[in-house]
Amino acid sequence: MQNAEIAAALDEVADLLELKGANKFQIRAYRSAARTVENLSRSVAAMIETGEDPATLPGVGARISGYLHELVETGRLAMLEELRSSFPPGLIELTRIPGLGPKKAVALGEALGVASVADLEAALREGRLEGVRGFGARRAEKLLEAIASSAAARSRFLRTKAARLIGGVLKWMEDAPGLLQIEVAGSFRRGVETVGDIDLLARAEGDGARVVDHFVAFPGATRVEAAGSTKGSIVLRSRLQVDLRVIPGESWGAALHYFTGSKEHNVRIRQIAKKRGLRVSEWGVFRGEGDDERIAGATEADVFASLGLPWIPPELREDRGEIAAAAAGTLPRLIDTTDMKGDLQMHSTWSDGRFTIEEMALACRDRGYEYMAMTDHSGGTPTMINGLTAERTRAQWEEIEIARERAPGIVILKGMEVDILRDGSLDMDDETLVGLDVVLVSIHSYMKMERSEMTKRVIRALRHPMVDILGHPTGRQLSRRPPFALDMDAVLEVAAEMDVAVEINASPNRLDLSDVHAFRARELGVKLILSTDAHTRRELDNMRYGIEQARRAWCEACDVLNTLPWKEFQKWVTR
Ligand code: DGT
Ligand code: CA
Ligand code: CA
Ligand code: ZN
Repeated sequence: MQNAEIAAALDEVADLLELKGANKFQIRAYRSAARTVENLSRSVAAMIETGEDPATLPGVGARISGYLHELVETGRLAMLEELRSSFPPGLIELTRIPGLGPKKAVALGEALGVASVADLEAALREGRLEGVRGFGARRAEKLLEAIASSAAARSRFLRTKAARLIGGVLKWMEDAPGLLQIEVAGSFRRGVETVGDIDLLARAEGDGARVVDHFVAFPGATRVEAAGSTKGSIVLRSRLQVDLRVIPGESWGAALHYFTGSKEHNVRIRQIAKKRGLRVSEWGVFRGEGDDERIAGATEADVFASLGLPWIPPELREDRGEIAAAAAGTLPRLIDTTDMKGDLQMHSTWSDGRFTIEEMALACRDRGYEYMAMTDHSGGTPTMINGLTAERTRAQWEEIEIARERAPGIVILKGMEVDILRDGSLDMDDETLVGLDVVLVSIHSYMKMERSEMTKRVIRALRHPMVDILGHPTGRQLSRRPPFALDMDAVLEVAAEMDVAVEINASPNRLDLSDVHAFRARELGVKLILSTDAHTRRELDNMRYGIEQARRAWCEACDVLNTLPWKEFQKWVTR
């Protein structure tokens, strides 16, 4: 667990205590401990692992030290979970609007009968704030502005969108005079699902200023933030910022490492270097104080080697134990797109997909798969457009039989994405479920349930004996819909117990499980599935985003069931 996560947990405790109207000294204690942890150069987790007591840190007493132990050792904090469960989830979100403290948020929520930012926004637009005591008409406008700006501040770019935008910049840079090499660093290189900005590094012949000049002249830029001899910075129309740094050859590897990050990984690397009497910067690895004795820097591999480490894949550089694993020679052999033998969630014209079963099967075969599952939606709930009834399922099976004949060379599994109903029961009768090869279950309605209710609901579904896969487990849609409240550990434990696989949905705006949850799933021995949820043939290519996510979760091929060749996968689906 990283310091930032610990600090966030402590801040959340403080927020919730404030909502509860707790004693202000108590609240302040959590805030000040959060600031200490946040600004600490060392990792609290590492302190605890080495037996050092965090109570020695400024602002951290015995009680909070106990909570830090609990957080680091178990990844959770019972006290925080209890606090959370005493409030509707949207209320906490309300308190985060700038200018609306916890007390006002509660008062406003009650007065307007709203419990989320989206509902508040709607109420403000309808002019419902007028007439609420203590809030004038001007206040409504201010609040709307605050909501808009906090949403903008949080705005990060989907990796896929960023990839398209950078593609244009890289193409433009092909004509940069004297450019020898250009690489994307930062969160993008680490495969993070969303990126704040883009960090480009370039190597140039002679004067780097010519490369920078060409860069800042990019026609898609609406603003030039900086243009010097070694650094340029532009803002694209989409508001994505792109920074370019020109790096001398002898520092190339060190700079690539530094600007790839993450910051937490870099901090840890510097600690390791210090122990060896070395100093690592974006310019190189140096012995002693000065910059004259450079012992590495030209390549990333050199930089790692100078610290006695093998090269660490960028996806792992999050300070989640990768440096210790590298030192011990136990880095994972990360999964790759070529490991995939099948795709297990997709839709056809039988529900909301655009292509027929046969067309999808042929497209899967073209991608080199041995098997695929057609998982059209079940249709009992009114929110599900064109879902399958038991009767239509029988008709679909007939078409699957025909597709099997027309698309030889790929196994077509009869699947279904069965809706998990409000009470955790499944939206399909058992008789139909028995006839399916793959039962994937997921939630599409009542997503604002309270955490413990939602957890019970999902667990009930997992305990159904015919369920094979839990699909898009948190329902999140990146920068559109937050994940629903769920005790993921409890869910994963039941998945492991019931031998239900959990999906990493590769759709670029879902990527659900997240990297952190997928990492946890692996730790708990849960089997993972990578699937695209394709509604078109082209979306089958989204598998690579799922692969990136899986790599960030340290997955090897053996952690993901649909890397198995058909004969072995068949044993699992017929278990
Ligand atoms: P982003 O842009 O928010 O998606 O995330 P990053 O990781 O790309 O962060 P960014 O763009 O602020 O900086 C790029 C890299 O530069 C970052 O991953 C690590 C390195 N870096 C930036 N600031 C610091 C710092 O204060 N300390 C250390 N050690 N490294 C830093
Ligand atoms: Ca960045
Ligand atoms: Ca940056
Ligand atoms: Zn779905």
